[in-house]
Amino acid sequence: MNILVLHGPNLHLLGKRQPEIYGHQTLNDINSALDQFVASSPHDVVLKILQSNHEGEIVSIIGDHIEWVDGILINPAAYTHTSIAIRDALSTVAVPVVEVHLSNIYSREEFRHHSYISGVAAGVVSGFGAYTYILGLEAMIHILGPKTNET
Ligand code: CA2
Repeated sequence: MNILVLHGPNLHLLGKRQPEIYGHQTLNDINSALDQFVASSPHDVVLKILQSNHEGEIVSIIGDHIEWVDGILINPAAYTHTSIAIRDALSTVAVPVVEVHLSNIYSREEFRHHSYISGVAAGVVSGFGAYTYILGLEAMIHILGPKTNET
């Protein structure tokens, strides 16, 4: 199964700014943890991991992977709360979407409580720091119906 992992704006700064909110792990640390999880998993998973600070680029990335992708794991970052364009792109691809957030968006400012993405997501994981991504990936594998490397 081919899973696209998308990191939204400013997440390249992880570990370098605001560690009290987002933790000390860098984006590379998170990506390595995802790669390691896949390498040690019995499931036949291929990850493609991308980050963009630009809404239109995220829309294009989603569209460009329409033939390849079986599921999308996305942290849309601030676009979570603003982007109908990313929501529409995700619904157009019509594969399962898992939305992830490092912080618990419901325990933060009111404007973070609404997500334009959740309505087109199979589920949301929020608030477990870097481990959120592993939980989200496990959920995605579960949804896609795990195939082992032997099958
Ligand atoms: O908790 C999350 O994962 C968020 O998606 C992160 C977004 C925020 O706008 C969402 O409400 C919740 C912000 C990402 C910015 O990342 C930074 C990382 C380090 C330093 C500064 C920003």
